[in-house]
Amino acid sequence: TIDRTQREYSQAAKDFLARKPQLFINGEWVDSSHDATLDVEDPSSGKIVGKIVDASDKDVDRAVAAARTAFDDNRWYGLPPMQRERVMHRLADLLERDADLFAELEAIDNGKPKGMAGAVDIPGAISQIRFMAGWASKTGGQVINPYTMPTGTVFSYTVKEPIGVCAQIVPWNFPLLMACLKIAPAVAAGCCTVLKPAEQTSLTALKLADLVQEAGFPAGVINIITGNGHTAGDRMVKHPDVNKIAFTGSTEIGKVINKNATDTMKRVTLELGGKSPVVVMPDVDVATTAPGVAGAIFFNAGQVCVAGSRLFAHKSIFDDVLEGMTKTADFWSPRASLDPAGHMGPLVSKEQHEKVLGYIEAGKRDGASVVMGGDAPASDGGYYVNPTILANVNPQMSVVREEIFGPVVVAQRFEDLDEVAKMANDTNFGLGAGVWTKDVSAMHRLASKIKSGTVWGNCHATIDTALPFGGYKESGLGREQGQAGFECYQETKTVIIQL
Ligand code: TXE
Repeated sequence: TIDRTQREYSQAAKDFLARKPQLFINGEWVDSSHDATLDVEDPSSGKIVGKIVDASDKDVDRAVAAARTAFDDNRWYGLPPMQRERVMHRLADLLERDADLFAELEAIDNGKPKGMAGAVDIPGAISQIRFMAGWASKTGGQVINPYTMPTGTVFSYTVKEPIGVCAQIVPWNFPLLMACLKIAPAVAAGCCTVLKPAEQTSLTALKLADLVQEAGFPAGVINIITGNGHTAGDRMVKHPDVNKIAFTGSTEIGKVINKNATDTMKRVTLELGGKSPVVVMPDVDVATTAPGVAGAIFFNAGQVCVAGSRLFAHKSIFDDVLEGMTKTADFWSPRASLDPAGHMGPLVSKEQHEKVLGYIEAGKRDGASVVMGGDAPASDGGYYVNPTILANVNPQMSVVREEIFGPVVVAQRFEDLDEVAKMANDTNFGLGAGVWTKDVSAMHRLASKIKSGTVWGNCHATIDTALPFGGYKESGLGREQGQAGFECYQETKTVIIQL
């Protein structure tokens, strides 16, 4: 049963929730052009705790116009790189100062344990800004000697330029981290942006706007608006004054966005869904591997694009791995997000709760057996699901093929490396994969065979702002983070001068 006592908000969080719903456009808080709002729900209780603006088309147009003007008059890119870098570091400093409030707001809004938000989301957001800040002053171009023209007769070089105005749309699983992961490379490259957080989790992006103002970004460089995807998000994507779209969310909407961006040939990066395999080779130490494999799926209640949702354990250790995972049930048992004893919270919304429980039921109907969990704990509200392991599954089942986005793993046996590589690749997704082994050769062979943007060895879902991240196949387009992620916000101009 969920302990209902652990839900007291701090005064600072209450004050923030009581604020008038507004949008952050052109460096100031402004009212929407209409009265429509969306509820802020605390998934730990299912209670409505605040309101945000549901931006109108006019609001979107106003935000894009602010970004367009800020970009076109060069008020940001025209500054010395050193100064842009400094403003970005100041934003990171302010986030460090207010980290505790951000962690609490994330816990209230998303349902993740405040401790997890404080240990993962907020520091992750800060490092995105700090790392990308450095690129503002480390970019340039190249002098390139032509191939077909006599040496010395032309001077030719490339320049890296900011793409322009960005529309950035993020999901609800890591709200602040995703927002900073989007904003940081854009502004480091000299772009101006309109960011829309997910309608379920807009609090930390709104709070971030306060800090954008305090850090001293020129007006219009970073605009933050809230609202529904099919209205405000769609308007952003189709807006003729937007040059680049960066989206993280479902593969379904990613495909829609990609199509909608084509008419005006916007640059697009997409970070979409996954069904990431986790391969456990026969040589592992099961006692230490099983908790890692459990963490790969139960961290953030499985609401992770790279969640290790398909487990492949060698037949010689299959039962032992599953038994080891079931020993973690207490650790991962869901609790309210402000309960300091919690490692896993509720799911983000009623919709996700129904979706995930629906998948579990479909799995049972299709003949899967429940090794652990398979249901929701008793609670007086809130969207909790017990950590779940399903076995006796086959590759045709929806629980094996589709992204569940909850704390549900499907476990399958394999006999040899080539077979498991094939099983791992039997999916339309290709975002992440985990390999657990002490056998260096097996590790590298699997890293080479598995078709995914990231392969982890003896860990899972470890991300670092210096390391490119993105998807093969239907898991996305382009890369985020690292130099590759930064360069997705730049155009390359070639200059050829006849001497
Ligand atoms: O995602 P959506 P939802 C997967 C996961 C989850 C499922 C549904 O399987 O269960 O998607 O989640 C905005 N034009 N992932 O419905 O709809 C929307 O406002 C422009 C995986 O929440 O993709 C939000 O800001 N924007 C994923 C964002 O898109 C639109 C993380 C994501 O919403 C839009 C989240 C439109 N037409 C969900 N429609 C991951 N890769 O980590 C919606 N949006």
